[in-house]
Amino acid sequence: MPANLPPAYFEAEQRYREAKTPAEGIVALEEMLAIMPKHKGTDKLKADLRRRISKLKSKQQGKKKVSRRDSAYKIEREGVGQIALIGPPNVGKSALVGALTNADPQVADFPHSTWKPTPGMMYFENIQIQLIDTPPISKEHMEPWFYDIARRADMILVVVDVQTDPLQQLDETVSLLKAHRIAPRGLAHLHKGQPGWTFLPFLVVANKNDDQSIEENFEIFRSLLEEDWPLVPVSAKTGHNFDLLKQTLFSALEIIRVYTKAPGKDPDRSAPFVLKRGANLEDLASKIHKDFLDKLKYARIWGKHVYDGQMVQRDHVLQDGDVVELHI
Ligand SMILES: Nc1nc2c(ncn2[C@@H]2O[C@H](COP(=O)(O)OP(=O)(O)OP(=O)(O)O)[C@@H](O)[C@H]2O)c(=O)[nH]1
Ligand SMILES: [Mg+2]
Repeated sequence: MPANLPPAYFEAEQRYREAKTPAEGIVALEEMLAIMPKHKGTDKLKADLRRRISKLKSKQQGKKKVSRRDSAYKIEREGVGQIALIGPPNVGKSALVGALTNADPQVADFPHSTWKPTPGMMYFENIQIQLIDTPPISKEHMEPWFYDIARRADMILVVVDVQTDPLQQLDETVSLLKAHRIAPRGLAHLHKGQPGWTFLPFLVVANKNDDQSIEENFEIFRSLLEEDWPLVPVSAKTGHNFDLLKQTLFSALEIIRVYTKAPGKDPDRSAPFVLKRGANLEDLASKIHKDFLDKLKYARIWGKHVYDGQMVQRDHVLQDGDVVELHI
């Protein structure tokens, strides 16, 4: 217990102890949280207070339905895709976001250290992808914005700890998401015609694969999986498989990068146009300017699936890495 807690803290604590309803308890706990000085020594205590608040809130919610939509933590989209990291406490979600992006979320050896979402930008070659660190998912009360973040994302990374019963962690996380009508895209056919569902690509990230001695845990986990989950073993601690993870995320976002150039010039490879997989020449032209779309006659194209400078028409489907010279 930190020594420098002011008397007001203990008064609030007294009120918490004497609270007769969950609402009174929540008010007192929130007061204690606000009074608590901010330093490393109080982190664990704060996490504990937040856990008690969320327990009381779930009690309270059992009685009255909360319909207010809380968008306090809506994360503005940046980069070419938004990916939410979701999973149980202490699996390393914050450590992964810290290691993969420019953000610096709190990483701690106790559960429930994260309580609000934190976005960070991850570089992949010449583009940036947004990752969102989230609080741990649990059966207890979750703020409404938590599931909204998942629904708005382009993709869900289910993070589990390969050293601590990853199978159960995965099952619990996925069933909580499903209980809130968020499910992997592969299940869309099961809920055809049912309103309110959000289907997204899911990728399972088995974290804490630090060295060879853990490899066996991962293999057991993989062999016990009943469904065919896309799965990447990583370690936030060592950076193991980060390249593979980034590549997998990029592919799962189903986007392509295309570069434009003027005749006789080289393209600027640092500034790709990002399009949906399956996009054609017209989609590229309209992304550049409406005039281009109207006036486009044909294009010359360089890439893996064409011969150099091949002439193509408006409906030509583009591939990742194509270089395009538009002629109007
Ligand atoms: N050995 C090992 N430990 C890790 C790894 N990643 C995270 N940890 C440790 O696991 C603990 C939890 O990490 P966090 O990143 O705070 O976990 P979290 O999932 O964000 O936890 P909550 O915010 O409470 O949900 C910390 O002690 C980390 O140092 C890893 O790859 N290997
Ligand atoms: Mg965290």
